[in-house]
Amino acid sequence: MKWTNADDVQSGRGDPSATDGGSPDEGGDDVHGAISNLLQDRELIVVSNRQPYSHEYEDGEVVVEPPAGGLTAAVDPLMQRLSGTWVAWGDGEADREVADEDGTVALPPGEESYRLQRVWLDEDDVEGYYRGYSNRVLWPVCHADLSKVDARPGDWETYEAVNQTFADAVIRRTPGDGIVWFHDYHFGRAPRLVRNARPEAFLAQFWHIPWPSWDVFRACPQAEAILDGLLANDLVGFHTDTDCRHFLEGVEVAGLGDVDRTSGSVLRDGQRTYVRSFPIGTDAAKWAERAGSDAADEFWAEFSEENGLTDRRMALGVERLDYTKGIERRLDALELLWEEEPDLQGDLTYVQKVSMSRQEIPAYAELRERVEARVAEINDRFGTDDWQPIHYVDDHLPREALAALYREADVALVTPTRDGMNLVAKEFVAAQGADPGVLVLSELAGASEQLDAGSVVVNPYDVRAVADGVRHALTVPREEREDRMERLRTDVEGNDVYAWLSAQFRTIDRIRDSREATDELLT
Ligand code: GDG
Repeated sequence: MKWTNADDVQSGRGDPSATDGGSPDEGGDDVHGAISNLLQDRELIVVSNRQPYSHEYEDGEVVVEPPAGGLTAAVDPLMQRLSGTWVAWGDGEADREVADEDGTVALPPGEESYRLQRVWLDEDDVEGYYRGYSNRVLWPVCHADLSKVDARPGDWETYEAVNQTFADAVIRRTPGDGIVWFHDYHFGRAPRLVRNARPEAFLAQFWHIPWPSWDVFRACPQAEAILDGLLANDLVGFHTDTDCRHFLEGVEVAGLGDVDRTSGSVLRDGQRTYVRSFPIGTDAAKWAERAGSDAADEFWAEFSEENGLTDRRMALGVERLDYTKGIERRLDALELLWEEEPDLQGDLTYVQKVSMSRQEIPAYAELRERVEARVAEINDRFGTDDWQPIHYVDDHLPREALAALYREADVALVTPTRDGMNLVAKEFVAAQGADPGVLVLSELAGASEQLDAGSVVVNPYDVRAVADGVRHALTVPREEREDRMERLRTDVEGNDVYAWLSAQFRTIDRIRDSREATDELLT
């Protein structure tokens, strides 16, 4: 059986900005209204690598793919209300056919309340900027995995050139007093390039991946140029306070600006950049709804039957197939557990759900080979005629199916060796019902800064600790599971994706107010 649906085909492309959090619904209405009041009539320009809608060919017809991920799904209704402009890479097969000469299309289809300005990239651009510098240099550096850094000659120049192409599109669309909101590590230079042309604009950036200590970040061959690019923003947002601290320390040690820790800001060449943490959330209400849907029940009935899970306990891992997600050590830990606890053989099944990601990059293709070989090896070692220890699912699932897996899991294993936040941990919490599972969470995921109290926290490098964490999670009595989950749920529901949006725009508003009124520093 193929668990795919047409709405969702794009989510597995390996772009962190394409994370799933839900689809637009009335849940964010109040927040979008409040943000619209804060911005008054200033134009909002959102810049992301990934576009909110793409156009594809299906049976010779052009079809539009709606927002697949959490970021795009949460920001799309905001853009509809604000009539802003979204600048993104037009990577859909039929994107050019529907765009005007300038690369613009009106969205959403049929309603046409905002503009998508598509940026066209050729194969060399994509290779150098996306598969090259972004994902072979910045991604491993920011995840502190320096052995994976592959700084190929020419990739930096392409990254800078593509950032210029995006900046040009932004400049064309930005009036002097516009607000530009950049997303992620694909745009380490664009803010500086926009700033040069639009000194009065308000520039903000959210960096979705971790920011490492200077001792790690300095391994980036263009560390100072990236810092300089980010310091052209008025506001830089990270998931955690640790990321903010690392960023400020890096600026200080590199001597790129005067750091003021009381206000959490940097002064460089007369311009101030505030640095703040905004931990991203998920659309918790929507995940709860999905977990209770008929589609979730139908999926689970079929999936559990097919995979012999009806009378067994289940541990679950859900992620893009990425070397930062800790999948290999987790498999080692599960092997150790089955070895040491023979009673768990035939009782505990592990479901590893992966989305293929960045397979053109050797480190990712090699990871896939290794993971698939390990799964086969462990299945060979412990499998019996009527039990398979690991089910490896590489189909892209509809969100209702994911919600069913979350709901049914006795243990969720979220053990990245480093993660900006990790939305899977939050989605798991949001999807739990009356008889909740237990979250085993890496202390090196951003999510552990909020979710440590209710989860079993482990060091993902420590195979024994991960095995012990699962062993312990399986013995937690129901009452304690409910207590733990209640604590987690309070955080996940209270700090959802709309709270994340709202916090950033309130901060933008406060920075503008403080400048206009008194020019005082915010603390
Ligand atoms: C980056 C940062 C940060 C997975 N399989 C399917 C599917 N997914 C969805 C999940 C989840 C998303 O993918 C993964 O999000 P994460 O946050 O866990 O991880 P990254 O992709 O690495 O995201 C991360 C994030 O940006 C946001 O700032 O949290 O730290 O690395 O939403 O649900 N969705 C569907 N089918 C699948 O098969 N529909």
